[in-house]
Order: sequence, then structure tokens, then C-alpha cells
Amino acid sequence: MAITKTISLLCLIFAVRGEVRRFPDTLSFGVATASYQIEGGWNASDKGENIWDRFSHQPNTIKDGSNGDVACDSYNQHKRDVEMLKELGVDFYRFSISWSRILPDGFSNKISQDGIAYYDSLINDLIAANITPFVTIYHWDLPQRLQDLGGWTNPLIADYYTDFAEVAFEAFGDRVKNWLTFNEPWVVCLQGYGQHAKAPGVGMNGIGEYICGHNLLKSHAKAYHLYDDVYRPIQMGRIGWTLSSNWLEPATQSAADAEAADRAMQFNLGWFSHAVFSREGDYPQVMRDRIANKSLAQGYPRSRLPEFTPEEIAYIKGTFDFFGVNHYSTNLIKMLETTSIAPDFFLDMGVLVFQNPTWPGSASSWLKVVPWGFRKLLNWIKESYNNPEILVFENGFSDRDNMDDVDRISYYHGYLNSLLDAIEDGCNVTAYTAWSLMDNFEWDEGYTERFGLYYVDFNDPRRPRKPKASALYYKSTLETRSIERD
Ligand code: PNW
Repeated sequence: MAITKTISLLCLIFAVRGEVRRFPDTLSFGVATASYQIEGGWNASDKGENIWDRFSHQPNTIKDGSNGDVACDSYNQHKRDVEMLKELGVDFYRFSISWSRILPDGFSNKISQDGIAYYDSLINDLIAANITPFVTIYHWDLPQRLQDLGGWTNPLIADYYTDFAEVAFEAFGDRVKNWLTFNEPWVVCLQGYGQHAKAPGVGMNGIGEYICGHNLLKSHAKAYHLYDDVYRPIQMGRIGWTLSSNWLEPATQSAADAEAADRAMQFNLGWFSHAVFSREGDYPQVMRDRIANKSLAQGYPRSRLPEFTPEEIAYIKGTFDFFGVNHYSTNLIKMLETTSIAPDFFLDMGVLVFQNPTWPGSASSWLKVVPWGFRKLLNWIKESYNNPEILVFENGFSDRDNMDDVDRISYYHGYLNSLLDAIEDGCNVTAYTAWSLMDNFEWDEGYTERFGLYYVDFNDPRRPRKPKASALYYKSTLETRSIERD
């Protein structure tokens, strides 16, 4: 069989190459998914409509015209999911809670008992299998009714979000000890509110993303404080969030490009990390200055980037128990200053973002294989924020339709080596998460890009899952807690 052949070939290569690198005992391994991408059951029981239901049911929003109505059918098949997690031998499973499955109208006056029962059953099965649940409270599926009220641009969303988080702490916090408030606010705000690419597709470039980000930061802080004040003393868990970041490498040795890359890091990771993890708090100075200056030049009476009060800065600063990061790829950055009447996030940033065409690609246009960027990113976080505990919550590779996924294996092999390099550099990384347990609904790309360790047949109504070669690679890596040096 092809897969067995691939595995023995890899073993042979490793055996010839030699040196084994062990992962520290302090590093735990998991896999991740998200509710809308795997659950299906979009209108099961009393579940309410969310922005991805609405968005994907409109024509011409999703590349292959698909949606997450059924997805991987995990709403009915979570027992099989737990079987797969056991087969892989992971320490933890990161999944998210669908807000409108728990609170059909978005508000906490009405709690769905079926929704609670679904996650109860999943959590109980995980704990019985000795797999630690890591729960993302929000992974992009806002209740549509709350979007009708402005979604993340409505300042009251911080209250509604914290109400939802409280329902989750109350219902699951006796067993769930690891919480993430948000997955990738940068993508939520930039692609959902600045651009049209992702739900709700507001497309208010240079304005929508900043308002979204402002309210999202406040929502995160509010939920953190609620947990810290009320639930931590009784439930004794930890809470943070996970931010996406590519590594941004200067395209040339010039001082201008070094400055441009630095600025791009601040507009990407820094937009959401500076307020929470830095000593000073607030948005990065370079963002505040540039957006304010450009806004005034464009005739706006105030900056398009909203301002925090000193009280808000203090309230948001330090709201973390760890630094969560999702990492996939690397970009090259060149200085590019242009003026424009139209507000635009990328012109605010003022750099050119591109990739080296010789870097190996994937099924996703933005995802090139650049393992060394992972080490640089982890070191950047270590240097910028006083060596925090880092948990990597996503890392992975996309292809199209492939059981014998040698390119995914080589991606993981390269990135795990780079992770070990970073740990040897002194980065305090304690968790690594592969995205994803199985192929799933890849947002606006539909089912055209597959990230799974398990293959899912989306043409079969039973959505059968089969381990790819990479699942066996990950399993053996977790068994031996070691890899071969690259
Ligand atoms: C993440 N980029 O999104 C999400 O958390 C997952 O839900 C998603 O399936 C996965 O990565 C793969 O895309 C990203 O443009 C979206 O760099 C875009 C980027 C990175 C991550």
C-alpha cells in the first residue's frame, strides 16, 4: 500500500540521516478544529443562525458554492472524532463552541439544553480518554441576530460576548481548565469587516477592521477579568487567546526594509498583542501615529483607529495567562509609501507584502513552506514580550486530495525542527497544535483546500474519515516524542 511504502521510505531516510532530537517533557501535543468548520447540524434542534450560515448560503461567497450545513457531521459523529484523537495519541484537543448552538438568539436569556448536551458529551468523552480539552470560546461564528445589531462594531458586544463566555464557564468550567477567548482577531476584523472575504463581509476597508478590533480587545479583556475574578478561584484554570502571525522578513538588507518589516509585525501581530502583552499597553505607537496622520490628511476629523482611555489601557493590559499563537507561513516585506484619499489598511501599514516564488507552495495561495520563519517568529515574541509562556495553537499545511500526503509530512517535519530550534534558543513553548484533526470547511475556500491529518470524504453522506500518511507520522512523533534532525 502506498502509505506504508511512504512511511518505510521516510524511516529509511531518517535512519540514514541519523540524529534524533527529543522534545522536552514540558511540551504537550494536540490537534485543533473549529465548530463551524466541522460540526454541521446547522439547524439541528434549536440552534440559531450564525454569520457563516448566512454568508455561505448567499451565492458567490464560497469558492465551490459549498457551506458548512453538514461539514464533517461532527454534531452526530463526535464519538468517532474522539476515537481518532485516541488513535493519534494527542495530549489535548482544541475545539470551539458554536455561540448560536448554545444561545440560539445570541443572548443568554435562552440557553439550548441540546447545545449544552452536545459539548458536555464531547468533553466527557475526552476526559474519559485522558485527553485535555482546550476550548476556544469564539472561532468566527457570531449569531446572526447580533450581527444585525452591528456585530463586532457594536460597543455593547463586549457585554454580550462576556455573557456567552460566562455560560460556557458555568456549564463546562468544572472540566475545562484551558480557555481561549478568541481565535485570530486579525482575520476576524480584517477579512470580515475591512474586506469581504469572510463573514459577515462588511468590506469597510480602513475603518471597519479598526472598530471591530477595538471592541474585540475590550471583549477579550472583559471575559478575562470575569474568569480571573469569579471563576479562577473556584475552577482553577487558565485563559488567554490565540493570535495569527506569519513571520515578516525584510526583503533586502536595507534599513528601509528592516523598518518596513518591523512596522508590518506591529500592524499584524502587534495590533492585538501590544495592548495585552506589552509593558505599556495600548496599540503599537507606529499604528497610532500612522493611522492618525493618514486619517487627518484624508479629511477625517479624528483617527480611523479608535482611542482607548487610560482606564481601558490598564484594563486590557496583562489579560493573559499565556501567549497563544497560530503560525503557517512567512512573507517578505518591502517599504512602500503611497498616499491615497481612500482609507486602506495596507496603505496605513505602508509596505509591500509578497513571497519568494521559489518557496514550496501548498493548496492555499498564502501558504508557502518556510520552516525557519517559525523560529524567528517565536524569538520575536520572546524578545518583544519578556519571554512569555507560548502555546502554539495552529500549524499546518493544505493540499487538494491526497492520502499519501508526503508534502504535509515534510511541512510538519520542517516546522517541528524549527520549533525545537526556537526552544533551544530559550523560547518557552509548552504546547504545539496541528491544524487540523481532519479535512474540513475551509471558510471562503469551501472544501477545495484540505488541512487534515484524517481524510474526509465530503461526497459520502456518512462523511467517513481515514488516516492519511501524515496522521501516522504525527502519531509516531507523539509516541517517540522525538524527530530526526532536518
Ligand atoms: C486559520 N493567512 O486561519 C484559522 O484559525 C482556521 O480556522 C483555518 O482553517 C486555518 O487557519 C487555515 O486557513 C487563517 O492569510 C486564515 O495568513 C488566513 C491566514 C492564516 C490563518
